[in-house]
Order: sequence, then structure tokens, then C-alpha cells
Amino acid sequence: MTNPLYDQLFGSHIGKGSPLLRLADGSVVTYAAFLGLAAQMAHVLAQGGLRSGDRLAAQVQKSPEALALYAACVQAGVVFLPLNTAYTTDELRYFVEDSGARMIVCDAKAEQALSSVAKRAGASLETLNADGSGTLTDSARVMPEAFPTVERSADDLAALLYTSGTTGRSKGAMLSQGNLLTNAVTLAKQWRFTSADVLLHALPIFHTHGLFVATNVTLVAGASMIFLPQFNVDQIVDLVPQSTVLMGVPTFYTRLLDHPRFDRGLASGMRLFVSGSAPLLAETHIQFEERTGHRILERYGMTETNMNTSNPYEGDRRAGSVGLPLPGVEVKVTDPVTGATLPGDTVGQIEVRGPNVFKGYWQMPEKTAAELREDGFFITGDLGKIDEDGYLHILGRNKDLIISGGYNIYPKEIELVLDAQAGVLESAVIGVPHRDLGETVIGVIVAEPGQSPDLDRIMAAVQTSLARFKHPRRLVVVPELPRNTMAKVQKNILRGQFKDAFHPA
Ligand code: MLC
Ligand code: AMP
Repeated sequence: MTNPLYDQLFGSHIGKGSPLLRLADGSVVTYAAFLGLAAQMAHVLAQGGLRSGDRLAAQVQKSPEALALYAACVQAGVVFLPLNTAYTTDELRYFVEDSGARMIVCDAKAEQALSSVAKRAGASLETLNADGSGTLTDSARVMPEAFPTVERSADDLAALLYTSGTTGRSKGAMLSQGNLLTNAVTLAKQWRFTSADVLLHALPIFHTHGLFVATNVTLVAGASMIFLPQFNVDQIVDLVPQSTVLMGVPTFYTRLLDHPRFDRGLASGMRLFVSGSAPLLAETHIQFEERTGHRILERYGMTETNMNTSNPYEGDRRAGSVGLPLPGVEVKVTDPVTGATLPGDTVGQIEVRGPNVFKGYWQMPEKTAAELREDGFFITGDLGKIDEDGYLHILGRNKDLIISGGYNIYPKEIELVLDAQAGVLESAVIGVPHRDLGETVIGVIVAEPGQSPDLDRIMAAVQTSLARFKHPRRLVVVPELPRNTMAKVQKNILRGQFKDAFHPA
């Protein structure tokens, strides 16, 4: 019997009394206790009728129990579908129906709103709250602490992670056991993880960064994590002296640099700071080194591919570059029109191939074919160049995407909501520089002739349909949108016009 992801990440630690999670209140969850709970939850899933390959959608606050649910899914052969806690019921309905999830796990506060979603989809509903209470843990507590691991192969799906798209319809990226495992093993080795490491974990666990990069790497190494519900800069500063590694989005690092107590002495016990999910300004990299003596290690990845490149652990970590292809991963820069490989130092679209690259989009063969070539190269939608030393530099995006504090926001999704409002003729949503979040959202609206749209009502409509992090931080009305000769909206002109709207430093 084999289940490569379970066996290597979890099974190899069964019975170990060493800490996996250290919590903010000083308590510890050992590997043994964590895996016992995961096995109990796996029984609940199996008794709830979930079979190998079924999907489980989880919208739960970060907690040890929420992480155990991930382990339980892997052990029970169930495909884990984690969802951002900020998503509204409208957004959730789509994910549940599109994925055909057979079980939904949510906070008790959302139970009522989601019961109709579950009913319509024919899914069962369990609750799991931020403090670990709920129907899921109630049922799990009386189950045996061992579970016969369900057989899965490296090619079988382990997770379905939804990423928005340029058309506004989210796509479920199918990640296999092999995708996750090979990447975790590679990163643990590249970044020299050992069982002595203590990772300061303040990222959400519903995305690649917090769930697969941070958690899986820790598990591969048998290390431990200081497991925090969210990023709070004062708490991070307090806990840095007890940690060896921090992984974060660039906002973590700009906020740390703004903190008066964060300095060289405080960071002296740390061995590694990793940044990713959004561009780290070269200026942040340089200031961080001046302040702490540490060079942030920047890496590049995405939901569909896990991690593709990384600056070296030993060797030159270059500010403004995302480093070198990871072992086993091929990276090339191609002409967006012909697909031909471009010579070094020429800017083009970034394509990647390797054991990390996903299996395609759930039930979307056309979208898969458009982005995943037959030869296995995935067209990332990022633009960049490879320099003479082989380092990759990301220089822009070929996709209409805004990254705010490490969260991806596709303008189309917001434009569809704005366009549907009374008095709105059309809209364009853009990202503009923001000192804290990197980029933030502005909605540019054109009124219908003779109308003056009620911006407060429009914002209220946005709030009921879309997660908070996607809300425009400003709505502006303009007489018309700039268009090129093909009648395409020239967002670059709008971005130029509003670039100082949030007074970046
Ligand atoms: C929170 N808010 C955001 C936001 N995060 N708004 C826009 N963008 C964000 N990223 C909302 C809050 O709900 C709040 O609403 C208001 O904005 C201000 O919140 P805050 O207190 O300043 O934010 P905070 O809660 O501190 O969160 C900021 C953050 C967080 C950067 C710490 O967003 C975060 O942890 N980001 C990490 C995202 C991540 O893990 N990305 C990885 C994707 S995987 P209100 O109502 O109070 O105004 C991936 C692949 C790869 O990309 O390569 O890794
Ligand atoms: P997601 O779809 O949430 O996984 O986000 C993936 C996208 O985040 C990539 O396609 C890039 O545009 C961006 N990204 C991730 N890491 C970096 C990085 N280090 N520098 C710049 N952009 C990044």
C-alpha cells in the first residue's frame, strides 16, 4: 500500500513526540498528537461517505485542527480544496458547484448561509471553528487514532486550488501528489531545512505559499512551526528570536522594516528570510540587508506550478531577481506571438516545465490547452528575461492581474460587478502602486449618458458579491475610457493617470 504524499510528509513522523506546532499561547502540538487527530478526522471523512478522489471544500480559520484536516484528506485519499476565508457565499457557491465537492467544512458562523449551497450541491456540511471546536472535531474525538491510509499514486490528485482568470471565471488547478511532494523535497534541500528549524508561520493556509511551501517543507524536514493565526507585526517581532526561518509576502518585510524594534540583534538567531508571491522591491531587499545583515531569499512560483525558481541559499542572492530554476525545473522565455525561445537578456513570456507543473484545470480542457502546451511547458502569463548568469528577472505580466499583499485579484471579476450597477455604462479596474500592499485596486467608471452613479450603493453591491481584499479602495468616474485603435481599453494609460493616488513612498 502506498500513498507517497502521506507516507513522506506525515507517515514518517507517526508516534514522534517532537513538536510540530508551537502556538501563540505557548502550548505545543506534537507530531504524534497531530497525526492522531488527522487519523481521527480521516475516519470522519470515510464514514461521511468520502471516497478516494472525492473533493472536500474547506473554508476555515487557520488552526492546528484546520491543518490536521489537510493531513486527513491526504490520508483518506480525498482531494483537499482550501478556500480563502474572505470569500463571500456567492463566491463559495461557484467553487462548491464547479468542483462537485461532496463535503464542505466551514466555521459555524457561516453554517446557515452555506447550508443552501451544500443542499443544492448534494454535499454534507461540517463545522470547524477557529478554536478547534465544531461538528468535525466532535465526531473525530471518538474515532481511533490510526487510520488505514488510502492508496494513491504520485499522479493522483491531492489538491484543487482555485485561481481567478482573465475571463472572470475561476479555474481549479489540479495538483497531484507528485507535484506537491517533489517540490517540497526540492525546496527543503535547497533551503537546507533540518529538524532543528523553527519556521515562523504567519501566512494563511489556503494558498500555495502557506500550505505547500511553508508547511510541506517543514514536514519533509521534520521541523516545527510557530503557528500564528495571521500576520501581526508586533507578535512577529516578539517571536523572531525563537525562530530560524520566516516565509512571507513582501508586505511582511516592508512592515518589519517600519518596526522600530526590528534590527540586527533581534534577527541574529535567524538563518533564512524567504519572500515570494509578489515582487519584492530591490529597495526593500537592500534596506533589509542594511538593517539586519540578512539577504532576503526571493523565489518565484504560482498556484499552478508550486515553486519554479529560487535565489541560491549559498551564493549570490540578487535583489530584483527571482533566482535560478530549481533542480528538475526548466524555465524559458518565449515570444508571446510565435512561442519561439528568445535569446538571453531578451524580454518575453516565461514558460516552465517540470514535475512541479499541475495536471490542468478542473473540467476546463480548452483553458488547459491554452496555457499548458502539449510538450509540458506551462505559459505562466508573467513576462521576464534570463540574464547571462541564468538568473530570472520578472519584469511584468502578460495577464491582467493585480497582486495586493500577495493576493491575486483579476480585474474582470470586479468589472463584471461594476458594469451591472445602475447608471454604469462601463468600467475598468486597475492596480496602482501602494506602499504597504504593493498594489491596490481602483475602479474607474464611465456613467451612462445623463446619469450620475451612486458610488456608495455600488460599493455596497461589491461588498455582498466579492471578498474584502478585492474591493476597490477607490471608485472614480471619468467621462470615457482611453482606447486604442482596436477599441481595447488602454489600462496602462489609466495606471499612469492614477499612479500617485495612494502616495507611495
Ligand atoms: C487584508 N485585507 C487586504 C489584504 N489583506 N486588502 C487587500 N489586499 C490584501 N492582501 C483587508 C483586510 O480585510 C482589512 O479590511 C484591510 O484590508 C486592511 O487590513 P490589514 O490589517 O492591513 O491587513 P492584514 O490583515 O494585516 O493582511 C495583510 C497581509 C495579508 C499582507 C498580512 O493579506 C496576508 O497575509 N497576505 C498573504 C497572502 C498570501 O499568502 N499569498 C500567497 C498566495 S500563493 P478592513 O475591512 O478592515 O478595511 C502564491 C504563489 C506563490 O501567490 O508564489 O507563493
Ligand atoms: P498565484 O496565482 O496566486 O499563485 O500567483 C502567482 C503569481 O504571483 C505569478 O504568476 C507571479 O505573477 C506572482 N509572483 C509569485 N512570486 C513572485 C515573485 N517572487 N516576484 C514577482 N511575482 C511573483
